[in-house]
Amino acid sequence: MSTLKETLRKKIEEHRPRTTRLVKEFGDVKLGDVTISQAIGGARGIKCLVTDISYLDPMEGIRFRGKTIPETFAALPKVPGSDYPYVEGFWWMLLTGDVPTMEQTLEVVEDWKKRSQIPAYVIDVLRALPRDSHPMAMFSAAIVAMQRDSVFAKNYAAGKFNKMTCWEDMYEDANELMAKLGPIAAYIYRMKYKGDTHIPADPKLDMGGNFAHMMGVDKPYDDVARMYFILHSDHESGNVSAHTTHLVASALSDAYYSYAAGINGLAGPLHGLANQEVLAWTQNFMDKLGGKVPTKEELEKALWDTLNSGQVIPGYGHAVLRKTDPRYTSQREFCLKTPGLKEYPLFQLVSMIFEVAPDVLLKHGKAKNPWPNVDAQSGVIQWYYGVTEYDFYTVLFGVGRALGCLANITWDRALGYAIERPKSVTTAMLEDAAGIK
Ligand code: NMX
Ligand code: MLT
Repeated sequence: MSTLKETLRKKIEEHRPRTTRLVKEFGDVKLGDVTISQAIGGARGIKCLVTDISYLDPMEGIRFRGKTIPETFAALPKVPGSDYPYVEGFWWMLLTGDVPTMEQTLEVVEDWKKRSQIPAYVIDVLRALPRDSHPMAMFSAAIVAMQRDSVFAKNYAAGKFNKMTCWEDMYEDANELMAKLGPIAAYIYRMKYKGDTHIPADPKLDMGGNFAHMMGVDKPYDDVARMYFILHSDHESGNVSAHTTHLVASALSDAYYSYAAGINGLAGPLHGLANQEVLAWTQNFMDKLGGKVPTKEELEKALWDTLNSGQVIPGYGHAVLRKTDPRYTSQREFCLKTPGLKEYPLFQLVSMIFEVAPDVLLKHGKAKNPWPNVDAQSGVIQWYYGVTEYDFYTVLFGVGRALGCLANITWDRALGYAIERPKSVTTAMLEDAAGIK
């Protein structure tokens, strides 16, 4: 039995009475009312999801298990010779709420290594897809293909479902997925863009290091991978990928079905695909200018042209945040402290967009949040390190997002969260409620 699983078991047993008490004794306490604009407008602000993995304050941004991004990076055990922590230690923290020791972290590192081999049939599935399929479609197909190996689904089919212990099967599936997603992403990348040449895993490396190695990108891309996966892991529960994963899991679908569904949501341009869109936008713009960094006037005009043609400025705005996304800031700080990247023309352009776009969006007067989100800054770092195939960027987001989604659905099972089934109403009912004759 792994130390992580035992620690998690203890945490779950301690937590369960809190949830039971809230439902039994305080189930009728109101958290808010629902307005017509919320019902029509994407359920914005309705408090009807519960998670302890992360919390998003509109002004402060994300906290993972109560920790800000800088606190998270500072607290976790670091990979020797690296500025960034082990992704495996972060997984421990998301699941248990505790900062692991180095020894505990290394236990997860070893566990994931044992689970990291991509099944041969997944390679077959990937190779059978048209090579011009979007990498997110490939990633999703690979995940759902592995459903055949779900421990949860097998035990359920064998009549071994037990509400109190079924989180353990979810935990097994979640760890299998976490161990394999990096190698699968790297396989897709090299199959699609690097002449179908592949690099075997290096058993000496941690998850982030191995991902960089299998992608074929030199240091410090290992640190970029660790930073990127941790930053993209979770953004409380209402975002499309986390909410979809949770919703699908609530039907007792296993982790593979659930996370493939989450990945399909992440592939939308208003959600995770925005990181690809940002790069497409900036590259097109620079190409039009013959590769030179534009003046602020040229940039302002291009932003207005985008808005006037009815498109959104990708990487700007947010459904919950009302200030610059601290994930943007964290990546910007990485750029500023990295010699070469700081002076890189694409980074200069991204920085200039940061100076110009918020005012343009404010004048435009629609977006509730004119500030940049995580996607406005992530692509430039990838581009700088040679990962220029920007339709791959959302797969990177998807490897990271698995940490949050899978930790969440493990806890969903542990706390016995119900099948999700909100109520719908008709337009006529809304008109009645509004007193419209
Ligand atoms: N550019 C232009 N218009 C915008 C933008 C933007 N960046 N952001 C919001 N708006 C518009 C929005 O389309 C809506 O217009 P309309 O009334 O005509 O429908 C209006 O402003 C009000 O929208 P908000 O309430 O501010 O934003 P909402 O919560 O509906 O949507 C996003 C949030 C993130 C979908 C939206 O800001 C957006 O489309 N941003 C650009 C895409 C993007 O960066 N997505 C990535 C989000 C982060 N992630 O990784 O998932
Ligand atoms: C996310 O990371 O999921 C995005 O910022 C979108 C969101 O939180 O709604």
